[in-house]
Amino acid sequence: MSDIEKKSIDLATQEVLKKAKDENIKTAWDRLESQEPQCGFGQLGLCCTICNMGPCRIDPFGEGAQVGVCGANADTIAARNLARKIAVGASAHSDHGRDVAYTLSLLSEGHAHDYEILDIEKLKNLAQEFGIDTNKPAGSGLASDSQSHKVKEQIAKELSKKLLEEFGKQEGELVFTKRAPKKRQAIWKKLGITPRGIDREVVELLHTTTMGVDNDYKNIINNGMRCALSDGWGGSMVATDVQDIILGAPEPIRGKVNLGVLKENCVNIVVHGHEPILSEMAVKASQDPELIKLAKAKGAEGINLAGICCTANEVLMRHGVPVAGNFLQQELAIITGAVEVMMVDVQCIMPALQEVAACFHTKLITTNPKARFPGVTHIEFESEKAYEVAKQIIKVGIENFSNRNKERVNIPKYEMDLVAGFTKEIVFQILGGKYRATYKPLNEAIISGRLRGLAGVVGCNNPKQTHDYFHTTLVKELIKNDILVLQTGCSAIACAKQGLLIPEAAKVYAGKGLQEICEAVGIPPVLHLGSCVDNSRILTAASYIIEEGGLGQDLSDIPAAGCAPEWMSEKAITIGFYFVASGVYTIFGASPFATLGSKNLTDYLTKDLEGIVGGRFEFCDDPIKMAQLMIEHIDKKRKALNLRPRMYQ
Ligand code: BF8
Repeated sequence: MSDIEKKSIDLATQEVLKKAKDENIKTAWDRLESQEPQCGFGQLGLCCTICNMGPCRIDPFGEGAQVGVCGANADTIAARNLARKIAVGASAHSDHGRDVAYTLSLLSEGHAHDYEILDIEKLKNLAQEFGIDTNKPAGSGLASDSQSHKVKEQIAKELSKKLLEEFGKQEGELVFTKRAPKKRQAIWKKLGITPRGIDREVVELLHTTTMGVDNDYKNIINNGMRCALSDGWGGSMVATDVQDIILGAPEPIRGKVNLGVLKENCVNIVVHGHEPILSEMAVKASQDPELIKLAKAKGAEGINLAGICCTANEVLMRHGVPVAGNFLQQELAIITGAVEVMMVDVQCIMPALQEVAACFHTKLITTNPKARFPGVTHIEFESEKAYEVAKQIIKVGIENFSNRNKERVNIPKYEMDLVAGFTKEIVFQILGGKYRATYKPLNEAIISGRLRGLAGVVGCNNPKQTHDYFHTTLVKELIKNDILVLQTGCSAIACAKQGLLIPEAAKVYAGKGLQEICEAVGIPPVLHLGSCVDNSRILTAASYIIEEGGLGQDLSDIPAAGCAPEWMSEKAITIGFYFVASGVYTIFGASPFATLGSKNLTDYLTKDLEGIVGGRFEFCDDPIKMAQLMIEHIDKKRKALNLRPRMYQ
């Protein structure tokens, strides 16, 4: 295996990495090499920098210091480090959710003219969930669609207020926690981990992990779980549901993926980041006749919009916009030499992009006041003038087309078809028919053993692992064993590139039972549910499964497992914790999240938690082994439900 093959299994990535090497352009893989050997104390979670008596480190071999200057031992230090990552991950998703809820509020007051309420049914359902009367109270004088219904803007106004209150809530629990099965809610209550205000959970976790507060590693982790739950059943759920309301709920849609989606003769605009509020407008602006005319006047055939990371997933799910790649391909998209503008919002945007872009004509444009680069063009996004801002950015790309050096353009010819756009509602419709919305066929498929179980495979890429290899090897093994795989984030992009997200993949890769289901309803064996905040869709879908009946009383009863095989972000840690705290057995690849330095903490996460919350962590760095562990767990759950192992052996 060549050096480049060790870096990625993706042929497009390999091709551009060769180009980067030839042109001496450094990428994440090179920077990883220059960091090696990485700090062992950091890797084990044994380095403490939270006060100025440190940095302190604990000797993992038991010979040197076993406590820091303040007296904190390995358990406390490793647990605090981990909990702080949970808080950061939760804050990222939740801040995203808040911004989307705020846009709904602006829209309801007539200030965000470029958006409209596209999913009225979802708006009403959500409003009712929050106790808002969607009918016009008699004699209220409120404007109404008809005699008895409030206008949607009024509902949106009341709803956005309630949603925004979820962040600063001082009393009571998050409304979305009521979506979980009763038994799960009771477990959280008993443990005192039902999340309260979203901001409160983040702040409290940061407080309790500062010097000299919480020194009990188990208590730190329990509080960490509550914070993570405030993301999964709070901030992320707000983001997902409100995005569906104002951008439209996704429906199954065909698209294309990989660097080959960049077009040689077009102005290529790449959207990258996480918040789809602006990229949604970029989609619209890229179809603006005035801008297309301008692009043609500059010698291009048109405007080609493509995405990277989760912003890509968002615009793919709703519009079929092609995906140029996942996390580790962000630099590579620029290195093709064919990108006029890469516009970024927040999260997972490598600081290195600035230097890579400087090697080409590519203009990197930041759009969010929270995420800027020194010296990089900043065109600030405002919901009130969203379309105008999107047009301005695309114009920069069009003007930049003539600066492209055609001799340096090298777009790999690799692209793959995919189907995305599955949501918890669409699963209803596809499996149960539009007019008989039910999870019954899905539950029956699991009960009969035609489907052995479900798996959520999510998360990032990490140059420490062969890019895309872990995701795709694991997922192939799961579907071969009749396990329907639900995906989000960069993991979904990885599998899409290998052709696993098309219905035809069932025939090639799936076991007989899963194949029968895919053929009957025309779905791929791997369902793309969206971006990382859309992991909340998995939680709600799992709750519907329990509500449907026949598969136990709690989320932990479902024959299901989760995995983040190539994770790197703190957000992935938070997702892992809210899955585990919701009762899901969850495997993390790469190195464990800096816990191994404390045996007590590692045992707590990988063993004890199962008896406490029903879910637990597992750390594993072999994708086939990961699949085996997930299958073993699924079979264990089937046995507990008295279900036969599998219809076809
Ligand atoms: O939120 S999977 S690399 S892009 S963190 Fe980032 Fe990881 Fe990709 Fe989406 Ni999620």
